[in-house]
Amino acid sequence: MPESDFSELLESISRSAEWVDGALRPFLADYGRQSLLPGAASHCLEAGGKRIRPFLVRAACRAFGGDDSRAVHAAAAVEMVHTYSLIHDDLPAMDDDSTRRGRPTLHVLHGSPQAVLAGDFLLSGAFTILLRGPQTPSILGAMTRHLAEAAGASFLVGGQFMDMAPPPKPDEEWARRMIDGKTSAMIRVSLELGALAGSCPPSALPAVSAAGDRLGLLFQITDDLLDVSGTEEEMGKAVGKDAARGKANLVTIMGLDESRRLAGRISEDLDSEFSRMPGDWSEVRMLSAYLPGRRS
Ligand code: GRG
Repeated sequence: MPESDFSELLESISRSAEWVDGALRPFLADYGRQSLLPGAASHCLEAGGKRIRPFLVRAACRAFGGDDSRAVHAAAAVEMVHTYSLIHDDLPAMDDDSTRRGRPTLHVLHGSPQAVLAGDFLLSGAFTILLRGPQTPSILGAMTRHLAEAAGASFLVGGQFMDMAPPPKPDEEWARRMIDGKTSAMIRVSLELGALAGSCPPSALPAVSAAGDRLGLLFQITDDLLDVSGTEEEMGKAVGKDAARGKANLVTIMGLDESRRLAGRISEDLDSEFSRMPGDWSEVRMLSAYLPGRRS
């Protein structure tokens, strides 16, 4: 489908970005006044980004009939964890990238010590803002546990480590486990937090988590495909990096054609999966239909 057929989705993502930025801005400004760390932490937030994860939090909350205001703290929290991971991923000690979200990376502008500390602040700040949400202490506890697990050594941090230290002959199983950690966990937890914020029945959560994992896999395959076929302008970051560094990912392991076919299959499966789930998942279904053809 051409990009123009997704104008409603793209408009909704852009409105969702304004919505979450409306919560992030005062939170960061408030911190800025008390903080010993100068403006570095807000750099990556100010520089934009697609804000897909906040969009997913909002969509999952809406799917269960929740008001957007119940999801905004969780949406800001996942974006902060995600932004921290990008700042640290770009450091010279990790992927050593000089462009992100169309701007010089934070360590290029302010040096590595500030970039490390800005990431640290965003990670701890995420939990501060999450816990300001309007949910009951018991739901907030569940949300905190989900986010801490997704950001921890079994998922985000562990997946990043797998990416940095691949085995001599990386195979598909390795690549899928790495994606599960470094990408899917944050996509999955976005849907989980949104569902919890929207008071989903506990019995609905396992299906939400499973669909989130598959959506994350689709997101990463299309990210890796764009690393091969996209431009720096479209992506806001350097492309062709994995090939240039001889780094393995699912696309280099499976090949372009098979990866494109897999992306199409996952997208179709997700459509029927979300259509069978309780609630109205139309926004997420639209996103999963859009991803195989995305250009940014
Ligand atoms: C350093 C703990 C730690 C983790 C880093 C996020 C990450 C793990 C690595 C960045 C490289 C990468 C390709 C990660 C997979 C997740 C992903 C596709 C991130 C990019 O997300 P987008 O496209 O970025 O949503 P924007 O800038 O739009 O927010």
